[in-house]
Amino acid sequence: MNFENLVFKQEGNIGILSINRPKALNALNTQVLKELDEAIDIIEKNDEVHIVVLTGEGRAFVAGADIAEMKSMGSKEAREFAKNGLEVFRKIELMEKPVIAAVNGFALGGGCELSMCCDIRLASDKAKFGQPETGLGIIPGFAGTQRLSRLVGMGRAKELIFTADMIDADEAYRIGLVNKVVPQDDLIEEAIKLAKNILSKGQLAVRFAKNAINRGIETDIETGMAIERDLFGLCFTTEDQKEGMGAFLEKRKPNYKLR
Ligand code: CO8
Repeated sequence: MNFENLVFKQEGNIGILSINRPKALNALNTQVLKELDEAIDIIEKNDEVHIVVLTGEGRAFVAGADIAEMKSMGSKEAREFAKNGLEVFRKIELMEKPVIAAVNGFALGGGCELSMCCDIRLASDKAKFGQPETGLGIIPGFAGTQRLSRLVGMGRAKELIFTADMIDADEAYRIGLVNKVVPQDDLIEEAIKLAKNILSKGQLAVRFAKNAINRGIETDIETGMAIERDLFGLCFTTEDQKEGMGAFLEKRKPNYKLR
């Protein structure tokens, strides 16, 4: 993978994708969004990669959408830019493979929104989160008004968005925005450890569970339960189910095939 603003590394079956525009604190411009979109397509098709860690180079995860690019936009261009970002983030959210955000620094505006479309957020103790848009005279445009309230509840989402305040990693953990806070130097190692834990389970089951959770949260509980029931049934058509249950009964570790 050869990109101007992204770095991709593979450690075994784990793909580590970093946003690499440190001079602008990894701010998302049209080019970065385009590269992210392409990289996600490549990773989703890569049979060697089963889980993704998304992080940033330097002192930011992503400090937001690129303010210099947005400043002179008219309404039509802004909507187009928002649409691009929304589509890329949705693609990440709907990837079959799990995605862990390893938030290494500023995750502001579009950066907080990017972390929220990932499945799990690990934060370094140096990470800072926020939706500063109202301070710039705009509102979040990459689904911050939608995903933040789903993650932390409406009251906290409104407080963060209305005040545009930045919060540190511990506060983000306290309100449920991140799953865990780890020392900065251990962040990638901890993300890899978590990825390996997930990889030791049946990957089809993990993907079905991701699908059921994602689709279920967006619908009523009856429909959500029907989605779960169907995917639960589908598990019983897989070798992983035979292997997982067989291994339990034979008192051995399951040997799942990654596919
Ligand atoms: N866009 C463009 N450049 C940025 C951004 C950004 N979001 N953030 C930082 N930079 C640049 C700075 O301009 C600076 O560049 P230069 O060295 O050329 O002057 C460089 O990165 C370093 O930044 P600072 O000197 O400001 O570093 P500090 O350590 O002093 O401050 C902060 C770090 C607190 C992160 C500060 O840079 C900051 O407040 N950044 C902006 C954060 C922000 O407001 N983000 C939200 C942007 S809006 C958004 O994300 C909306 C998403 C939806 C868009 C929908 C489409 C229309």
